[in-house]
Amino acid sequence: MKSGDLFGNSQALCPGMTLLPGFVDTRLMRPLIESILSSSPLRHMETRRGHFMSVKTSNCGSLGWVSDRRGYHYSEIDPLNGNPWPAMPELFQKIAEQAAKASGFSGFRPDSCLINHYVPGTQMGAHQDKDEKDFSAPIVSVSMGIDARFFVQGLERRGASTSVELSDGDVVVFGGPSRLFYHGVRKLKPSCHELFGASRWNLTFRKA
Ligand code: MD6
Ligand code: FE
Repeated sequence: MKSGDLFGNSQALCPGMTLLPGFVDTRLMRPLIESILSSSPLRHMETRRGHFMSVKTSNCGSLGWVSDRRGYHYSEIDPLNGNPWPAMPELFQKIAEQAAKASGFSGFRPDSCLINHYVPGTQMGAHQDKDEKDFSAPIVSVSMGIDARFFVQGLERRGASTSVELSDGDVVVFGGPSRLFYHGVRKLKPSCHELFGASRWNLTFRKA
């Protein structure tokens, strides 16, 4: 974590949703992600309708979010290799806990980290994260690499959205009244990041 970020650099995006700009030094994250992906590689998850998501996905932690033709759920096992998901690195735990705390959610202990990989032209449609058991816990989201426009709607998919550009190192904490708001990511524009090239990573920490 970069020092100083716990002191007032945060922005409320809507009630319960906080942006912590530049909260994470992402240079430390890259080797950890590479190590996770060497055992549980990125893959395109299939949706219930038989489509494949444009974004590629993996997980670490004791539970991983998976999608297949039966729907969405959390699994202790990576269906690609039949093994447990790689352990969540301590640095990931620490970042998630401190970001939650800086946003008013003390004692956040994620047991799942969803890893999403975007390239220019990919996007994430409007969705709610509602496969977790306890909506009183927030979700902590870390962005790395090229910028993306993140949008938030309300409790309904249709209607006005507000949006914000997320850059390398930015963290969004999603909790309280906004925990079940629809949100997504607009199609990424061509761009290149000095560390991550033409790609964006998003880590979402959950109490599954
Ligand atoms: C992304 N983020 O930023 C997608 N979900 O690539 C999410 O879907 C998300 O940022 C729950 C909470 C925070 C998020
Ligand atoms: Fe989400």
